[in-house]
Amino acid sequence: MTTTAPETVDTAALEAVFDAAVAADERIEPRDWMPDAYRATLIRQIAQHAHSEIIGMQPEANWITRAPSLRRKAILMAKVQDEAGHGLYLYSAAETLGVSRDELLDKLHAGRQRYSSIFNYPTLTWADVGAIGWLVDGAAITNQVPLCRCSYGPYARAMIRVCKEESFHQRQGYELLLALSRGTEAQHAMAQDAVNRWWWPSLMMFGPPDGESPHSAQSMTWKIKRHSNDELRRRFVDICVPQAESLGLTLPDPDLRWNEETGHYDFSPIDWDEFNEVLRGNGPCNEQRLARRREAHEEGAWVREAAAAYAAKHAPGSHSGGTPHSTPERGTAASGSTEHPEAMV
Ligand code: FAQ
Repeated sequence: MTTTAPETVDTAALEAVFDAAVAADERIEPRDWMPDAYRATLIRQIAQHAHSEIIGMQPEANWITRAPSLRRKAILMAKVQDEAGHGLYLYSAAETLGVSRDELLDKLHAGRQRYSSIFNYPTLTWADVGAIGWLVDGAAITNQVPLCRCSYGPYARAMIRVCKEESFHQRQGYELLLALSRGTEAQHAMAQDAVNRWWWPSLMMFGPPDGESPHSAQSMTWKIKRHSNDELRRRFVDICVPQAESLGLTLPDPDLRWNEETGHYDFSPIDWDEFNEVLRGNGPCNEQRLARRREAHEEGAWVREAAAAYAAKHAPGSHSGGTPHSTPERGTAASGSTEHPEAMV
């Protein structure tokens, strides 16, 4: 869509153009007119998604120093770095809606924006790295592939690369669990225990049931979301059951069985009280995750200051005379400068 908003055009006409573009499956781009509520919904969802990516680095990073081989360590480091990259694409997508990354991070650190419930659970053994890859990245892909067709262009385009990388992450988790499952009895038990602990929280990642999801109906009308929370959760269960069988592991649900009539697996009710407690900040690791995130942000202040100083020094019209390759010194940021958009999370 290419319509911009001259102030004289009335809102109803702009809204009609917007609705027609959404109905025709055209993409809405940053300079297009869009309803305030559409913008606010995207900022909420993309920010929550970005925050999840960077907080989601913590549970697995916990195992980098204890990976059982150089190969596993290299793979895990690459995966955790990819998650940081996803955070960067997503904060950039959010910035196209008129919010700054500083603002979003401030809200995360103040507990005023959410991140995914799943990252408030601990990684107790090495097998948890496999379970996260297989189940958490698997759930993330199931949710994110339809987001590649989201009506907002920058978000949809970011999702294409994110999904390619998540698909690699899911496979490495599956391969790790397979190695453990086929290993010694103790390794098999460790893999089974990790799957038992991560299964239900992974199903919660898709959000509350459709009847209790306040944003779904509007987000689906706007084609931000293409499927409901329950539809995607059911799709994920259908994918996981045969995969668990080939892994030689079981899923911790005695009521999981194929339903000929629906063409899907039936599964036990989800413990939504647990989900709501995690959302209220009372999960096993909420405090620890947020504290570590704030700490990492503070520790990174000198990097942002240096990047801002470097950018200021080389900005057009700057007379500082530095060369493009000169190294900025610590603590030389111009006073009151904000984070450079390219600074690390
Ligand atoms: N956790 O009305 P709905 C990853 C909140 S993947 C926390 O259904 P919506 C990759 C929701 O915000 C994980 N909060 O909302 C990775 C809303 O809050 P409000 C991130 C949740 O937006 C792998 C309220 O509940 N992926 O990080 C959750 O239509 C491994 C009502 O819910 C995304 O964010 C939850 N699970 O649907 C990284 C995907 N679910 O406004 C590292 C994009 C819901 O009342 C390692 N997001 N809430 O304050 C989405 O698709 C959607 O936002 C949903 C929720 C489906 C998550």
